[in-house]
Amino acid sequence: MCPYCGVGCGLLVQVRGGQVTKVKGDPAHPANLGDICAKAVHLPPVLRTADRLLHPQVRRRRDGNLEGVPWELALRFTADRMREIVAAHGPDAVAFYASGQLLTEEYYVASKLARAGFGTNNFDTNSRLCMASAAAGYARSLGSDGPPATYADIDLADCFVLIGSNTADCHPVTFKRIRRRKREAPDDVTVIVVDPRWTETADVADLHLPIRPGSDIALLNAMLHVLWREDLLDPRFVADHTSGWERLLPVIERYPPERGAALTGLSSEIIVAAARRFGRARAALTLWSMGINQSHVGTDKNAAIINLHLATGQIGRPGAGPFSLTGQPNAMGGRETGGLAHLLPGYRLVADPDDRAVVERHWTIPVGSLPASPGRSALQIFEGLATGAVRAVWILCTNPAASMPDLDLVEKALRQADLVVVQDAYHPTETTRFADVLLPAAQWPEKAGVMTSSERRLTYLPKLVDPPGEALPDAVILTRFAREMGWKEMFPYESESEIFDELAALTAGRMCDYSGVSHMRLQSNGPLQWPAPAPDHPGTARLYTDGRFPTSGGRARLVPVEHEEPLEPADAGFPLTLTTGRVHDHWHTLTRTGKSPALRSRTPEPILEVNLRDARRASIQDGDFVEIASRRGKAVAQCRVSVAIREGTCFLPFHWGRQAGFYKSANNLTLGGRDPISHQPELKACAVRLRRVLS
Ligand SMILES: Nc1nc2c(c(=O)[nH]1)N[C@H]1C(S)=C(S)[C@@H](COP(=O)(O)OP(=O)(O)OC[C@H]3O[C@@H](n4cnc5c(=O)[nH]c(N)nc54)[C@H](O)[C@@H]3O)O[C@H]1N2
Ligand SMILES: Nc1nc2c(c(=O)[nH]1)N[C@H]1C(S)=C(S)[C@@H](COP(=O)(O)OP(=O)(O)OC[C@H]3O[C@@H](n4cnc5c(=O)[nH]c(N)nc54)[C@H](O)[C@@H]3O)O[C@H]1N2
Ligand code: SF4
Ligand SMILES: [Mo]
Repeated sequence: MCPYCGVGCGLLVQVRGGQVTKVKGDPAHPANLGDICAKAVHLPPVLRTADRLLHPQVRRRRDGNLEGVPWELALRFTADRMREIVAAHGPDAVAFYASGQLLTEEYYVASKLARAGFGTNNFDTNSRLCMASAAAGYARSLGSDGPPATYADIDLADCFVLIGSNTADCHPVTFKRIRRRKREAPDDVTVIVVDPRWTETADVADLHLPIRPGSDIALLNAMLHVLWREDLLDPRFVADHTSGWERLLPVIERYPPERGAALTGLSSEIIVAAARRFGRARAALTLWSMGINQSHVGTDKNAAIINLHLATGQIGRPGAGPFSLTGQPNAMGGRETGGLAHLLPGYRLVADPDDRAVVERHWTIPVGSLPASPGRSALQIFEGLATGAVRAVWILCTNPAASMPDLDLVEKALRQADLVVVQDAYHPTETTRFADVLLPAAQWPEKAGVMTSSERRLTYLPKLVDPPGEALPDAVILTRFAREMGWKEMFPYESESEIFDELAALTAGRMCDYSGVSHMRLQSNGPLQWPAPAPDHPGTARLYTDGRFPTSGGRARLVPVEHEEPLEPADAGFPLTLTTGRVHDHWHTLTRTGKSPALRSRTPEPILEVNLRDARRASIQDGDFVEIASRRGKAVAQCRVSVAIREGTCFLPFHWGRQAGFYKSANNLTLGGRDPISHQPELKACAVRLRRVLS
């Protein structure tokens, strides 16, 4: 399976002389049926570069240098420092910051190490910047996390709403399947794209809605208003399978399309047209991503999407459903293993005493020993380091000194920490520069384990080549460290499959039940979708086909939600709203795609997208270099002036961190304000001003 995005494509990998030499799409994998995108094609040259981290290194004093040491010494040094910090400041002075790009087994061991080993729930991941609002949204509206639909629904849907998703650039194989569906039945299939920018995704759209950033709830509520007014709802589904309509209706009544238009900057005609197309569809599929989740009302935006589907009965049927597109390849697996500070394995909650008791029994640790309150979420970990409430941080498989909002705060936090452990495949990265302990990790495909894609499909990834130097799989590093701490009984693992079996047993009876799955089964029978509660259970394509939801009364919840303006609205001093995101050719902080000659030459630099009228007002011309300033910092980029982005909005990709050039980083500008429920930061809107840089 591909190590990049949550589409989860199956790959055919050619290995010659112990190196990956060629990558193609696997025709037998149900996620992609042989298709593939550029990032995966260009994997071979980025795996064995001169900056691979090959040996453990330790910096004994802050003013000293990193020095190569044997593994035993690096782990002993770390264990000694951790013990000192816990003895002086307690277990919550330690935090782990992990990643949706870890294998499920690695995720599980890391989460167990923090919670059962150290006794802290300060275990959070970059999924907090990514899917936290979707996870919280599903749980609140449907009773559990878990995307209900399946990729095969793309071939069956006749209305697509792509909202806050640049599917063409970010989930290219899924996009091509949507485009094929549209081309095969152009008159029967409607595609609605909601994005302040005209991206390549909008090329297939019947309706493109260039919404004001952050105003999705106003749009979705207004669409629901039209559907209600025009009798396009499914009253029987609402009556039999949902609760809360009586509380939702008075809110929806206040969102006629004219008000929707005023709040979103769209015309009321296009809102009505979008609603009618959705309402008349036999099967409607809504696909969303960061334009929805990365918002201070991200969880509410998710509720507004799910409301639309529940009120029209567009869920649990072939071709229909709300379907979040997962960002990272194993962000789903992370949620299953308890990869956020408020979660325990099996979609369980830290705050629930029964959930804790089940996990304590499974881990054979004393009942009552797991800490009862949620730990720090991603930003809170770094805020804690900056104030001294957190003293040690262990960062694995993520590059927060490039990817977090408000980088000044993140760098200050890492400088202030007593101990920074970084486990990565490459060095230097923006984050490894701050490490006291640097641990070389094996990366794809140098280790084996399982990942779960957006459609709940588990795929086994075999080890295909040996790691370079002394690099080790993340699970091995964590297990060895745990034993160094004296926790061998809790971490007895000799293989990845043992770890998987321990987790799989813990999912029994839960929504994400894969107690019927093992490495052996995935290896011999191929990928399959959870729930799969028994060894002979074939897996499950769609959730909620019986209209029963995992809430106390079995009904899904219609949740009334209101429009809110972005946390930092544009004003006279900072007149534009900056939104940030991705480009087709690069992956996140460039540690891999930045080293592919082909990808780098196609997209060498960050480009700021600016609307023509805004550019004129600031005396900026296409191709000019501009300084972008927010209340937190500055960045410089060449700009592309066009009408493909709505007036008042500009867009900068976030791939370039400070290592690429201090002023190339979009996260110099972004703000740490966040959703109160999901704690996901508002990476999609902050106020900026532009100034031409004279050359
Ligand atoms: N090429 C590539 N693909 C990737 C990744 C990558 O780095 N590179 N990363 C993967 C990961 S982890 C993720 S999370 C996904 C992200 O996938 P996407 O979410 O599709 O990507 P983004 O570019 O972050 O944002 C999507 C769109 O949201 C729009 N947007 C901004 N604000 C709003 C708003 O208020 N409302 C609406 N409706 N739209 C808005 C932006 O203009 C942008 O086009 O991509 C995955 N795939
Ligand atoms: N402004 C802005 N900021 C954003 C976003 C945005 O849209 N706008 N999007 C956010 C989102 S959705 C996401 S998901 C994050 C992503 O942000 P990050 O997670 O910080 O980005 P990556 O570059 O994927 O970092 C992965 C790191 O793990 C390393 N690595 C790769 N494989 C392995 C392995 O097997 N083991 C170990 N130990 N290390 C490995 C890589 O070298 C790299 O350093 O960025 C977030 N930041
Ligand atoms: S679409 Fe995603 S999973 Fe598929 S090949 Fe491209 S990056 Fe990999
Ligand atoms: Mo993401």
